[in-house]
Amino acid sequence: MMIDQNSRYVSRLTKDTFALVLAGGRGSRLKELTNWRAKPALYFGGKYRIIDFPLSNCINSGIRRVGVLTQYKAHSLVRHLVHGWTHFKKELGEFVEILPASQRYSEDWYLGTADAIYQNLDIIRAERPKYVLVLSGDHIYKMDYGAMLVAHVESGAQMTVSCLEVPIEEAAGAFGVMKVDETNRIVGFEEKPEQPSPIPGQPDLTLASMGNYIFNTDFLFEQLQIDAQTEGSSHDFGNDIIPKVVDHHHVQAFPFRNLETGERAYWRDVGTLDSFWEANMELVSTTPSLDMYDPDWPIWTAQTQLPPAKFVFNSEERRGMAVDSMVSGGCIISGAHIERSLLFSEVRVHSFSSIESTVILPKVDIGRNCKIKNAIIDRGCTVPDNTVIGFDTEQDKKNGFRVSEKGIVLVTRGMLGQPEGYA
Ligand code: ADQ
Ligand code: ADP
Repeated sequence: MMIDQNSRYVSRLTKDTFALVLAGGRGSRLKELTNWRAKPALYFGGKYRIIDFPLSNCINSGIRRVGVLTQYKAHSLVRHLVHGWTHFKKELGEFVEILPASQRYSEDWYLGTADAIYQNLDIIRAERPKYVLVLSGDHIYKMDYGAMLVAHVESGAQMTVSCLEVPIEEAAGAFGVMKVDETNRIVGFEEKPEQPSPIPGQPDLTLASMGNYIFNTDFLFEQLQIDAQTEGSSHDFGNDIIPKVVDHHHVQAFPFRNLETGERAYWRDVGTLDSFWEANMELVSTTPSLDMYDPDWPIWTAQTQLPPAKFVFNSEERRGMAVDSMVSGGCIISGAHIERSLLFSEVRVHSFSSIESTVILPKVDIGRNCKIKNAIIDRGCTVPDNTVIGFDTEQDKKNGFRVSEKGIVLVTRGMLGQPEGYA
């Protein structure tokens, strides 16, 4: 189908779109890191939270009507949105609105991703969008949703699912996977199968859903009404809606590729301690595949007014320095050595300490003579003088720290016997 005269411009399509970011999930494989915050609120990349990525993609794509659906442990997320996500101009009809589960349609909280949207039908209807973009708030990537909207409209589909070619063993049990025909129309969809079917001609790869969907608004409403009345449904897009609608309706796949090179684009699901640590570590490598310094696609966030990072040279054997590292505002590295690490704002590292391959969240204080490597230190921790982390797995466990499958050590305030309150 050709795009009609009124909708031939991408800006027309993005203006006609209401984005809803699903941000209510816990992310339980992140263990204690998501004990107090929803996964979309988790810190990433030195000064961001995960949710900043889909929200920045919306701004940069020209989609300026956005709702964020919150539920699980939303305090940290809500504060971040209220303090930082004020870039939109109300006068221009732009907004980011927080849509918590508030029992307006039923006695229940959001039962699943589809129910979360269903419980906000009146709010969506009032905006009269032609398209609804449902986004997962859980992933790190830079994507122009305008390109996906154009593909959606050109294909004439009722719904489009963004997808990536993923190694089969990575996708097994983790992602929704689909089969497509030669026009990328989805002809089969299974949610998290143990044995995903391969892409024809590429036996090691499967086509995985990124959990981002474009719907024609009428079609979305119709399907949500049907799902709401379906007994036994878990009210989830991946489990209940997509596998059914692909049989009777035109649902298209949109392979997410780098628009310039045509290669698979950067996308990370930082859902485990290991993948969270690895994705952050990638950023301190010499040429990371995620470019956060690109002025054409800025990542927006909430920023506190902070002084520059400071490095204190105390004496010849107490040089405050950091190499192959990212150090954020308000940090003071005093007579300590930092290598291949990522420090969020307001981190203090004191003399004679050395830190290697470690992610340190905001407001952490590392005492003197500490030796830390391959670790994640949660917000607000005070690490006492002489602490050793990441050199002896058994000792780390004895100290009450969590050691991941790949040997990354997580340290939180609770594990250090410090009060688990606001820091
Ligand atoms: P999952 O990874 O299992 O599968 P899911 O738990 O459904 O993702 O969460 C999707 C998004 O919705 C997340 O951003 C989460 O925070 C949010 N969310 C979950 N429950 C919610 C609720 N009750 N209220 C509000 N928000 C909620 C999905 C798809 C797969 C796809 C993967 C890609 O079902 O097909 O492959 O995402 O990661
Ligand atoms: P913020 O809310 O300032 O963005 P967090 O995301 O770290 O910071 O915290 C969310 C809330 O959860 C805080 O208000 C705090 O009370 C609590 N909290 C966060 N992390 C911890 C932790 N490790 N131990 C105890 N409480 C925490």
